[in-house]
Amino acid sequence: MSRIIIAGAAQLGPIELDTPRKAVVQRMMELMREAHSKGCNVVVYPEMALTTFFPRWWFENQEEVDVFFERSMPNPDVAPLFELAQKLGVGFYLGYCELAEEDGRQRHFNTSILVNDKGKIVGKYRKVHLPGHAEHKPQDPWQHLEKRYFEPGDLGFPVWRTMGGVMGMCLCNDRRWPETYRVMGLQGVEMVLLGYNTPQLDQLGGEPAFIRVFHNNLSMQAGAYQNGTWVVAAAKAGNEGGIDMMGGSCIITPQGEIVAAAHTFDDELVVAKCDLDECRFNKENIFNFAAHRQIHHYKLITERTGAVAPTEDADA
Ligand code: ING
Repeated sequence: MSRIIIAGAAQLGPIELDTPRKAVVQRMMELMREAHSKGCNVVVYPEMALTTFFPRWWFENQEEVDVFFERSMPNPDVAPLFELAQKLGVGFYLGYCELAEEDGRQRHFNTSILVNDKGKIVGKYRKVHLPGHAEHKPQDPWQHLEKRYFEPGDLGFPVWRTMGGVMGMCLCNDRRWPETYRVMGLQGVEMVLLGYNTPQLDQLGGEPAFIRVFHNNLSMQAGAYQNGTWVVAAAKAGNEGGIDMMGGSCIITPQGEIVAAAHTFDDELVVAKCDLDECRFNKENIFNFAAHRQIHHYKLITERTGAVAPTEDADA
């Protein structure tokens, strides 16, 4: 039996500080139309798809920061995308900056939503792993201030049974952490949708570009293979805000193979035919969690945050 989903990773090229949301939404709609013409059932847009990746800069005042956030979703700027998607019967993942009024205060999250092929928001995720730093580092060529501008996500790593399969979401740095995929894997995830904004180089020159590409692929291929799930990943790419952002949007099989990938740093749709039943082999054999996991040996994973090495010298 086959359960086919044709997935599209809708990579976006640069979005600048002064790029209006409406212009970005038009580009996203163009990619949605292309996806529909190629039979896609679901389209993945990048993290922070509506604006430039503003955490590369230091902003002193909250008012300057809040302009990058959406106070409601959907809203007038993105409504045309929602309407087109519903008309075409295509679901989508959208990464955006969420300004929420909760618990009597304003909360700022790096968020994604999952919209089904009927136009219904079926799921929301808030980025758990915030990389970088909260303090200003003026000596660095650029900043990475997600810890200043966002709270860590408070929704965990949920999955949803939608569009014929079990889908989950994560955002950018989350894709580097095995816990991200395993928590969704323990809920039977069959397709992980994710967007990212990743500089081609780190600001201190510690990693060459080729190793960044290697790590990008390694992290997602391992997550797919070790949990028997498809991964559909969409980058924000190209020279944005003066920083070269990596592309590499791709679609990865439950066996960890990259079956389709972007080859530009611009708006580009990557498409693959994904049979969700291909997840079964790993889930029922080598990664049959119920048959093989020994969770009484894994306690440190949830009880200890930072690493603690032994002090005793075993050779003494
Ligand atoms: N960006 C980067 C990412 O995890 C990063 C930050 C790059 C961390 C390279 C470590 C190494 O892809 C975001 N937005 O998380």
